[in-house]
Amino acid sequence: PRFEYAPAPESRAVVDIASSYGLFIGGDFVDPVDGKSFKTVNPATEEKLADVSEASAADVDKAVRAARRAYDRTWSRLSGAERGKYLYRIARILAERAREFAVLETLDNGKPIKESRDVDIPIAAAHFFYHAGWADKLEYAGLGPAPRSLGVVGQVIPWNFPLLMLAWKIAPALATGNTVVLKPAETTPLTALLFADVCQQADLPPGVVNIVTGAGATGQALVEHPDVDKIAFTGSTGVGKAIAREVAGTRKRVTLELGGKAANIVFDDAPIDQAVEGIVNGIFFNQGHVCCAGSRLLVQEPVADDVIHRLQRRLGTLRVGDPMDKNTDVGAINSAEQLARINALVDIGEAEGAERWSPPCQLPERGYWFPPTVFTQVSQAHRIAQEEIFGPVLSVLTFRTPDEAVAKANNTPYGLSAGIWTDKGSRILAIADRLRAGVVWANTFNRFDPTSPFGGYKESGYGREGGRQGLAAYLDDTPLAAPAAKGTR
Ligand code: TXE
Repeated sequence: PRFEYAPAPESRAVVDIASSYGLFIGGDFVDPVDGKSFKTVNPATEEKLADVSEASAADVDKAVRAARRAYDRTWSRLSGAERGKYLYRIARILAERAREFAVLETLDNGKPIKESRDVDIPIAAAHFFYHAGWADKLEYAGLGPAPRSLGVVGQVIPWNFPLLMLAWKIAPALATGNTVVLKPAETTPLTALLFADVCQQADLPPGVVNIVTGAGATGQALVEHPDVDKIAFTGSTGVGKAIAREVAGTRKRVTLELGGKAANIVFDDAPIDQAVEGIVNGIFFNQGHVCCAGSRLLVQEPVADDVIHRLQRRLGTLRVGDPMDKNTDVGAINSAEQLARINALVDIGEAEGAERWSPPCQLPERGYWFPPTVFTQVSQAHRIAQEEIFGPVLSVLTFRTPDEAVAKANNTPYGLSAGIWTDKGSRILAIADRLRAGVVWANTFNRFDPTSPFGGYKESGYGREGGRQGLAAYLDDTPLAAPAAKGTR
């Protein structure tokens, strides 16, 4: 089908979606070996968008071989400056085709068009621009004089930021001289397939990027493939642990970016209206399908009632519904499965005695929807205070002292991100240091930038993406060692 999106004449975008898609291997779209496919749907309407190939282990093997050939014959032999030119070209094409990507992302994922337009796609392009600049400067990446690439990298990504997670994975891998086999999530494969088109348009040498679509079994085949040198994964903690077990005892490197249960900590001296905006952005941006979402509000007792009151008033103004409407604030839940998971945890929250509140809102009849939801009377032991809900659901807890705030913020199995809202710079510095979180935002939330490393502690995984640290994850950290013997690279 062809989708036309034209909220204004100057922002018209036309997106052509094929009825079926092959796998992108060795620079071409090819049919899967056993001819299997699955459908991807628009979560806001439940309408089918396209049939997408389901890659088997044999297809994954073809993709890894193509990536190995490209690594040996071209990519590892190019100078950094030459690799950088390809990355700049990809970045420019992404920027030029941004509207097409934004519309496709919103159709496949359900996120509001204003978010894919203003956040996902521009930051994805920014990642390619940023890493293009590094490609010929790796000796400054802090790893010694002659950093070496790893080889073939297997990358498995989730559905919450489909193109952006692709960019986080592919841009640093290519800048550092590796080749890639990437598996997008099964509910959001379309922008990765459009990215394959961008690789062709940029004349990227065949096999440098390969895209294999499919469900968990495709990802598992990639993780198990003996000729993959590194696995980079973003997704659930359960699958992340299974991957870590699988690669233990192999030569493979691994980085894992897993779940989170971030605390957004509001002190009584915080600028309250600004904090309320930050709380809303923290948990309702992208329907709360965000690993670093501010899913727990920790608010200091003297201002708790005021903050909750203003928050509820603000939530009454959020527009929930058609993701293609540029005024929509909260879009569709990505899949029926995710909606069921959210419902299950919310029911548990109620059963455990927390108080549930949502603003009045009319949800569309078809599609997967969940209203913005706030739980008060939450205690630390409640499952909604410990487990990732990955939906538009906020759990509110209170604290009296900074020490209590730190203890509560750190009291989950996760350690990905946190936010602090206060008027005192000294307090920000003192608290940030004590939070077991890979990213701490102060008087802001959910800010992403390619120059800043992102990643977790504890069950949120290990490894960093972005910044200089993100490059290290794709380079051999023993640069002065003798060259590896053939076959053990
Ligand atoms: O994740 P999965 P799901 C959390 C969030 C969510 C829950 C479940 O709490 O509710 O996880 O989501 C691929 N070997 N996050 O089921 O299964 C899968 O095909 C290799 C947080 O979607 O982890 C997809 O491409 N790969 C998170 C990717 O892993 C496997 C983002 C993620 O899917 C595999 C997503 C296997 N055995 C979910 N099984 C975050 N950190 O942002 C599945 N996959």
